[in-house]
Amino acid sequence: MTTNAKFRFDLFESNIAAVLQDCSYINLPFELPGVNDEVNDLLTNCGKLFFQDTTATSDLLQCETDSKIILDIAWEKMNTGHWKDVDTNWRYVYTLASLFKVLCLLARSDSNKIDIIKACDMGLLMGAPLMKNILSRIASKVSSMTIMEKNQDFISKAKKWKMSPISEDISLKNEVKVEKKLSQEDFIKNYMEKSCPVVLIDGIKNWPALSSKPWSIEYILEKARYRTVPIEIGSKYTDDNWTQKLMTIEDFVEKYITNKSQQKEVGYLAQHNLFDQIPEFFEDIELPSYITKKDDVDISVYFGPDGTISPLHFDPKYNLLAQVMGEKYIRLYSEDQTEFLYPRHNTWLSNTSQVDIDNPDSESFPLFSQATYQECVLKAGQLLFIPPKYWHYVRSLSNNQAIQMCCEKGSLLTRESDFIVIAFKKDHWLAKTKGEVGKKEDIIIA
Ligand SMILES: O=C(O)CCC(=O)C(=O)O
Repeated sequence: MTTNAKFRFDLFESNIAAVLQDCSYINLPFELPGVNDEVNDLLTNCGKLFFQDTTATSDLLQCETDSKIILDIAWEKMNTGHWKDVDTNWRYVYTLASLFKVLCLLARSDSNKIDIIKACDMGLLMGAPLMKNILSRIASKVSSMTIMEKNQDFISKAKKWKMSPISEDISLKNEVKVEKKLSQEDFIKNYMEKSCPVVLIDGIKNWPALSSKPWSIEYILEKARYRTVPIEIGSKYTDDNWTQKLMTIEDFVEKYITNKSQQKEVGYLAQHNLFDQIPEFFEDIELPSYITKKDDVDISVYFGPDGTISPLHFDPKYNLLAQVMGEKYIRLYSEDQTEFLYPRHNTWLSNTSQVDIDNPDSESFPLFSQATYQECVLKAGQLLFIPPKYWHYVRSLSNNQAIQMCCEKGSLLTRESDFIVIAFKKDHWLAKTKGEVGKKEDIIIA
């Protein structure tokens, strides 16, 4: 029989119990389909401890041991075969077991807070969303408590985290168009509809990340130094020895930024939705107004030293790349240049060129020299629009942080139907979107 069990807030200190509000109910016993009885039973035992149930037999230590066993079994299942083929229930198991491990650690007074944050992040990175992202909120709370405690140590290390100088002097030949104060209408008409890239030099100047809360290495560490993230290791993702490792942001900075010269490989926090994992960072950015369906945007963070390379590739979606800190050299080839760019044959890398832009092999790729391109150095505060299927190559010129926002056409404003200037009111154009405006005949230009 399934019982609707209530969470035992009494096991926790009040500041932690406040964060756990969304844990309030759970259905016991667990009977997750496709998951063996042993695992369902272990999950149920852990559940009984934290959700009021008079039949609870396990104690905290037992629950911690059980959750580790479940995590090992789920890990094995998730790492056998292709990630996309993994039954979502095993990811759910992994997150639930992570939550139970975290709850055990939180309930004990002697637990290491960094272990708690790590367990939360593992559940967030490997698992499935659970109880209104409870692990993210626990991690944020414990992370802020821990960072306050270790402040002194942080201040002494921070001296090493200053900006690196720009590593190359680049003279550009065929520059990407640059615009300032571009109206939404002109952006749509002249760039989006024409599939033409453009650099908006004031594109993100109002973001807190560039004004009131300026992003820097120090800032990210101050907010999230103990958070575990995936780091790409290797000079580019097309290399045979390229791999990914999970590590804390602080370890990443220490190893691959501060002591970069001592490493054989480049480390890059790339293509990672840090905002899903650490939603507080959302306060520092604003999705551009061209994006109407904010929930349909794929957001990735790129954070690394100079010398990171994203090889020549294209994305199927509309791409807005915001440079928050540092500089990047970017080269762009339109879709009609594809015949000169030698896309790879294997399906999962067919959006990536075989040509190494920094060292093109003219014997193997003779047509490459005929390809025409545009280029730019994207600087902090600038936003680059890359149309769908537009090839691009990116090399960072200094320590840098960037945010990529990708979406389908249906999530962007369109000139005809969505964006209509209806009146000139006082000193600003009053613009309204589709649902609010009604018919085109209603347009009043004052
Ligand atoms: O910044 C980078 O290294 C890569 C960015 C990129 O590939 C993109 O925006 O599609």
